[in-house]
Amino acid sequence: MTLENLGLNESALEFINLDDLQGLELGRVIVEHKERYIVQTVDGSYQAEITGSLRYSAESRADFPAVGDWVKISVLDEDSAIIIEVLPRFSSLERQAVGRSGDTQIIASNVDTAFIVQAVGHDFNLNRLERYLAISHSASITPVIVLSKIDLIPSDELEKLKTQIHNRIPNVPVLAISNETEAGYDELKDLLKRGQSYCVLGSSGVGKSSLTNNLLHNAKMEVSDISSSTSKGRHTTSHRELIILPEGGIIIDTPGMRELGIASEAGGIEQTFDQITELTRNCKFNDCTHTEEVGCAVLEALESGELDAASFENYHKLMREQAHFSSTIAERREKDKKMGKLYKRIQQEKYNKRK
Ligand SMILES: Nc1nc2c(ncn2[C@@H]2O[C@H](COP(=O)(O)OP(=O)(O)OP(=O)(O)O)[C@@H](O)[C@H]2O)c(=O)[nH]1
Ligand SMILES: [Mg+2]
Ligand SMILES: [Zn+2]
Repeated sequence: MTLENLGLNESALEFINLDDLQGLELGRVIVEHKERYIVQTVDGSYQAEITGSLRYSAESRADFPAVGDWVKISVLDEDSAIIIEVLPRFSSLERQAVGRSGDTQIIASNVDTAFIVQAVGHDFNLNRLERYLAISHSASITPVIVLSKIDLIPSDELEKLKTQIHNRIPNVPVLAISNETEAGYDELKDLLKRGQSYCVLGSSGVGKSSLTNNLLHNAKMEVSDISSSTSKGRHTTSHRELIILPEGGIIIDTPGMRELGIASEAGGIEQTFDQITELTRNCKFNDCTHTEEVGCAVLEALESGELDAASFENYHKLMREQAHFSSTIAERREKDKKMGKLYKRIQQEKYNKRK
């Protein structure tokens, strides 16, 4: 195992100083399960927990290690270690944490490319594709669209879907694959590069685990079987795991997530709707909301038919969602800060009394 095989590439090295390990080992978190981690290093893999001080200083869930993180560990014995520090992430895929609203949880970090999987048939939806694109752009991850289950439709229908995508989303590469027949897999494999990390995103049941399993050449993860339509015993992915592919490259399967929102204002929407972003430069007012203003270049393009109406609507929908999310986060942070101060004061008072 080399650090390159583990995914240490130029993007990661911008944030990691290999000369500053202070006698600790550099590793990558490959499995996360309820605050227990497996960390892979050049030498081996270790069951790991975080130090108490890391836990104490964590201000939100995002400060805890996540799958894909580069970490400094202190090795205890052959198979256990302690995580001393989480190194800065060059990209991070976030979602609203379950339970505590407004808190974000990292789904995967240090990912270079996201395969946004959508199955042909009922799952096919351009608005949802744009949503996933915005999510990956705002996470600083390069998207590739993967149409799956193409064995289920005739080729002329597939061509129609591809045209629909191309008309609305011209600048993102599109692959069409079948996990059953492995059609399209050569193209997919050509994309995979050693030292690069990939994640698989998309709704539940679209074939993310099937794809990951096929790439790994063995049935490591259980794949759900839709034919047992009682949905009992249906195994859908519930944990996250980073897999080092035999041919090079690293892949992170994710559970199909409904609540994967646009968790940051990092410009993901602007990047996704590049045509609209371009148009906004010509709006008459700098603070144009592109909803009703006279002299709005976006509305003019909409009127003339140059801009797709559905795309325009989806743009506004995602913008509203982002604004809502940002405001709940700000509220939450404020509240947490106050609670944190109160808690520390009580602890201090207790401590003083004991003295
Ligand atoms: N016909 C066909 N079926 C597929 C294909 N890919 C996956 N399936 C089936 O679709 C079902 C769901 O596949 P999974 O790989 O578990 O889907 P997933 O995206 O990992 O789902 P979650 O883990 O719930 O998010 C399984 O029954 C697969 O056999 C495909 O390309 N063609
Ligand atoms: Mg799965
Ligand atoms: Zn405007």
